[in-house]
Amino acid sequence: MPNYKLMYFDSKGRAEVIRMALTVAGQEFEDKRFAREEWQTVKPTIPQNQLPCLQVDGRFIPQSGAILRYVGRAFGLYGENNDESTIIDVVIGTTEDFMKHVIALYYEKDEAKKAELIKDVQEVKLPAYLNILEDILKQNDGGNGFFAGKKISIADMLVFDLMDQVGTMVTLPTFPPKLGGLMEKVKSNPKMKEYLAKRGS
Ligand SMILES: N[C@@H](CCC(=O)N[C@@H](CS)C(=O)NCC(=O)O)C(=O)O
Repeated sequence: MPNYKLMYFDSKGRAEVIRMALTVAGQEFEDKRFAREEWQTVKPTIPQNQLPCLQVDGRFIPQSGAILRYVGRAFGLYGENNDESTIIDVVIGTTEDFMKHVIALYYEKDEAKKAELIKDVQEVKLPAYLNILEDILKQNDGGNGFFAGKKISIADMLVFDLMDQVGTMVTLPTFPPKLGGLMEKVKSNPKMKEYLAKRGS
């Protein structure tokens, strides 16, 4: 069994969904969280000089999207056929589009501009993307409540984590029905439940 070491900072950020995927897969991993000072000394040794980075038996994998897909493929969390994997990719692409707005808001230093961005995300962007995700579920969940196939995938965890993290910046609305159901399904996955209880907020 390979040895997994996930390197990031002591925050959720781009690593949390990878932590979730490894946890739901039942795969043990070292959850290495660099303090900022330590990171500066390690940074030159990490591919692309940024985090997250996953080490598998010493081999480095950079880029959060590549890591998440790698873990998904390794542990059967990336769909069971080309169609299911494609739906998962559609969800990943959709969350990336939405994240551009959230990242802009996260890094905005001007308070007045930040307030405008928060209002726009909360009142316009978030409802629009929730509707897109709800439609993807309606078209693909086959009554199973997941984005693709009959079991949890990286797409389900990604959307769950996204809403969790976005909810610290803006007030989340009531989710449309399918999406609300998905959140409950992810939360009640036994390994996820245990992880969330241990992690806290
Ligand atoms: N596209 C990359 C972006 C990675 C990235 O921006 N990492 C930031 C933290 S979220 C980082 O390593 N910052 C510290 C630094 O650049 O020194 C990914 O998705 O992994």
